[in-house]
Amino acid sequence: MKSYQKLTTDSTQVPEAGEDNVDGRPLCHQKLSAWWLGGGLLMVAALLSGVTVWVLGQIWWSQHGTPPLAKCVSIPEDLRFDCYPERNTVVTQELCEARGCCFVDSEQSSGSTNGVPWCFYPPDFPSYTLGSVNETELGLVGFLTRKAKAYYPKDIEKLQLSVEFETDTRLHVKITDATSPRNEVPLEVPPVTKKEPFGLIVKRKTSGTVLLNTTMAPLFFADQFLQISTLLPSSYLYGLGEHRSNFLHSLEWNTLTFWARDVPPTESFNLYGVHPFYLVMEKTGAAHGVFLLNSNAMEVALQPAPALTWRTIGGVLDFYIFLGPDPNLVVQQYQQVIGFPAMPPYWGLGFHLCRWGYGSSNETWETVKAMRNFQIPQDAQWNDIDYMEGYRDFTVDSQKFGALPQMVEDLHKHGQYYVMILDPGISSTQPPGSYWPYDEGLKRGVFINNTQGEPLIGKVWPGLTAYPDFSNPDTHQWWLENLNRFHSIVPFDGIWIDMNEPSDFMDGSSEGCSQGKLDNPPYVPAVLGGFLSAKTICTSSRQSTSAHYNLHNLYGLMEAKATASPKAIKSDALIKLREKRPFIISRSTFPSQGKYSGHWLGDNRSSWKDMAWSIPGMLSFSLFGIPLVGADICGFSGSTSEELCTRWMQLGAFYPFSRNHNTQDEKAQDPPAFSPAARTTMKEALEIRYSLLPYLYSLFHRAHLQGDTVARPLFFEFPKDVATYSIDKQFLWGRGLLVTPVLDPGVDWVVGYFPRGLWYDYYTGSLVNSSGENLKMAAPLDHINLHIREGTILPTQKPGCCTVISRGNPMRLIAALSQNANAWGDLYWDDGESLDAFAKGDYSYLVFNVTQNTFTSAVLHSNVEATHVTVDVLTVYGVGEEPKIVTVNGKEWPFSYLTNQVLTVSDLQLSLSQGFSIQWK
Ligand SMILES: *[C@@H]1O[C@H](CO)[C@@H](O)[C@H](O)[C@H]1NC(C)=O
Ligand SMILES: *[C@@H]1O[C@H](CO)[C@@H](O)[C@H](O)[C@H]1NC(C)=O
Ligand SMILES: *[C@@H]1O[C@H](CO)[C@@H](O)[C@H](O)[C@H]1NC(C)=O
Ligand SMILES: *[C@@H]1O[C@H](CO)[C@@H](O)[C@H](O)[C@H]1NC(C)=O
Ligand SMILES: *[C@@H]1O[C@H](CO)[C@@H](O)[C@H](O)[C@H]1NC(C)=O
Ligand SMILES: *[C@@H]1O[C@H](CO)[C@@H](O)[C@H](O)[C@H]1NC(C)=O
Ligand SMILES: CC(=O)N[C@H]1CO[C@H](CO)[C@@H](O)[C@@H]1O
Repeated sequence: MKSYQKLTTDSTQVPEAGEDNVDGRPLCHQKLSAWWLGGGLLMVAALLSGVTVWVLGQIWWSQHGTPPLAKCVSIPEDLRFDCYPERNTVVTQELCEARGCCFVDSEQSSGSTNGVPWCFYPPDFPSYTLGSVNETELGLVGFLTRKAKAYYPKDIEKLQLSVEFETDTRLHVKITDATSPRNEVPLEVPPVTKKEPFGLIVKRKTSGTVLLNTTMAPLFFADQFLQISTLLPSSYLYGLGEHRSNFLHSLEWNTLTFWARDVPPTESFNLYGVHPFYLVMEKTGAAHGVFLLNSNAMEVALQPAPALTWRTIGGVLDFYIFLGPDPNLVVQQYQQVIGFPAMPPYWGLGFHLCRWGYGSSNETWETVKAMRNFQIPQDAQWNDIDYMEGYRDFTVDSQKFGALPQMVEDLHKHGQYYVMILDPGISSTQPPGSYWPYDEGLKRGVFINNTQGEPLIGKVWPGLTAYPDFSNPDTHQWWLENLNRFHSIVPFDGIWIDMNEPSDFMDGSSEGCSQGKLDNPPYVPAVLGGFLSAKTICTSSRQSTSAHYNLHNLYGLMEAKATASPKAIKSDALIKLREKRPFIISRSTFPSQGKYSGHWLGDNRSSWKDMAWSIPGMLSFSLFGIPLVGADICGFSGSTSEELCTRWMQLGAFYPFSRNHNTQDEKAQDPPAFSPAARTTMKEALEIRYSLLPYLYSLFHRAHLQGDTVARPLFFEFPKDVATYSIDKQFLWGRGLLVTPVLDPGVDWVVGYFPRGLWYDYYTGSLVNSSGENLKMAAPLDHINLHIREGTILPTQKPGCCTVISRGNPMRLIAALSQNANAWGDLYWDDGESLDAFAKGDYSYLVFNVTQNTFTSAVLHSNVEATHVTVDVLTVYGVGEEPKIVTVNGKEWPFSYLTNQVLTVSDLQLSLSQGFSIQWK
């Protein structure tokens, strides 16, 4: 009985389940136990592998009214939760107290959104009370009821809470309207079959770390304002995209807004995509993640407590909590919900070249020829909107781009590929009968309508446009037919979907927007422009499944799905693409996008700063399950310099998606445009990329299979090393290759962090034995620092002009020995383009290892693909003593040994499809 008292007076002293200080009426089965406590307080406790989870029934309840000042000032500044997040309002004491909140104009801060809020919740602000709880298959459901009104219109008075333990490592907490349905994101979440327990205060058993604690600020659930806050166990917070920031977010009163928006990437603005997912590194080196499945305009307010507030203006509060405890596992667990990324075609990992402002197909073609002439690797040539007639989708400018079909044919003859841009906006101004996409779209009713039920007209590159409604299956069919028709003229291989926030140069539509609650919600998150339809279509516009208000952030996802759908590609007209993996790059993205497309980081500037920002951008998308990501190499807008472009080509050779792209009216920045020295350096950087493609491809396979990251933050591999937590100027490929680019002008050195252990220079095998320290390294303009982590085996291949050649070249395996003289690596190999190659078993999978001075290659799965490839060279870094004899499959073999402890065995000509062993003594 004593524990009742303890809990009702201080809900923080949550007792351990099963301990005898917990008394009460058990509600559930063995794994889940709940107790009704005094004052209507419910506690549910559950034990699950390594985590204890608690739900406190009653969060906040009290009378509405002006709180006493003494109570207000006693709240520490870091724990003040903003009661007046509205911008463009001078928050007066009167306005604040009308909401029943505390008003304290703290001296250091300048207002409610830029620092400590002046107007914040008192500890007993009215909220919801939990009652009527029932067990369910996987957890429980309960009702939350509101005792007093809050200050946004249409509070939902009765909510349904469900808390379910879906797997050993995943909690699902959902709060929704108990009586009528609300908008929910149509994400296909895998069905759950296992039964486990749950909670609202989540505490790790081993460390006692509290992962979530939502008890210190009120829950809001009004029709267009939903808010919930939680304390965070540390300030090491990542994710929450798409934003331009350091990889590690600042929690200094930092508000991040989520609303898909066409704008050159700028700090603190909402950008192209929306990813309401975060990962936190706890102080013990464990990690957890939280995903809010909600597609409405929202914001996340971060404060130094450390704490986080979710604020969204629609939908439901649908949280998934991933318990890790390793950061790699958190990201895998997240992708188990949103879906694993598609396997890209092998050529998609080659080098891509593009620019806006190729004046003609011939000019585009000349660039390809120059690349070939200088033997610079290139797999794909792209075109921006220049190729179109009047910038209209599915047309070709017959004057300037008349030779486009021939150019594409020539690319194909050389084993190269063609990708072109498509924008969603469909020109609405062509005379009837002259533009099939619009005429047919109208006929089939595939466009988004305004509130009067007519197609909404905005403006994009071609002028006035209608917007396809990709939430309508008929639109997918119409889109596919357009692609088919175009493909019969220009046999493209991949598609770049741009402007799909969707962008509208007109703010709303040619007729403005309605003044209803969807265009003018009671609360507007901190979106750029200050209103929702800024540079996009009216949020009141109608799509087949809901208002654009709810679907806006899903536009890029739905377009990617319509464009990628393998079902679509099986249709007759896309003969050339039939049964091949789609290659799609999208500007706007949403969770589960990785299933359909990759992403580039948008229209950036040719500046050193922008180059540096590309690394946190890329790493964030690794967390979002979109591993195929990169920035415009050498920068999009503005003019690049030879030095910048050289450094950027070196870095960009290590973007998982590697494309050099330029704007119009700036000088050319493709490699042949530069001096012989710069050109050579760029070529060498790309040759290293092409050498490493077998490794990169294997990493993509792991991403596709189980959600591993490809470009990986250092702390994913060294979660106990706090020094790695803020690193975003270096990154890893997988677990084994460290990339340390130069990001500053005028230097020939670079400082990089080396986590404790052995690292080998990629080029020479020279050893770095680090105690966990920053090291200054030579970095002349023609060199990018690459280091192999101890214990890694990298499969590499002699580079070629393009992947069709490099894929057939002999391999060189590089083994970097650990302190214990072991190493491990693997290789996934298939034809590089078939759909479902893995599922159908049409692949080879090899595991390499070194133990006891023996390198072995074991073939765990084999098909005909790998027999074409031979292993020619084995290089072993870190062989402490010169061997006396080397044998290959038991036969003595010549070798070379260098004093920096590098053993090389050459001229092997071993078939990759047969296991082999190489021994040195
Ligand atoms: C939860 O938050 C409250 C309010 O800030 C705090 O007093 C309490 O210690 C926390 N509970 C736990 C279990 O950490
Ligand atoms: C729990 O079950 C009772 C009895 O069936 C029902 O009246 C009540 O509405 C249920 N509560 C919830 C939250 O589902
Ligand atoms: C492209 O080049 C070819 C051959 O040089 C020429 O015949 C053709 O007219 C050019 N096409 C255009 C559209 O400039
Ligand atoms: C939009 O209007 C057209 C008729 O103009 C109709 O066929 C279509 O179903 C409407 N779409 C939506 C989503 O309301
Ligand atoms: C690396 O340094 C550690 C600690 O100084 C030492 O024990 C180890 O032998 C060194 N390893 C090599 C390969 O030099
Ligand atoms: C290394 O390869 C040998 C021979 O195939 C195998 O017995 C051993 O289990 C492998 N070790 C590891 C760590 O994979
Ligand atoms: C085109 C452009 O100006 N892009 C932005 C790129 O990033 C920098 C730095 O964040 C911004 O200031 C630019 O506006």
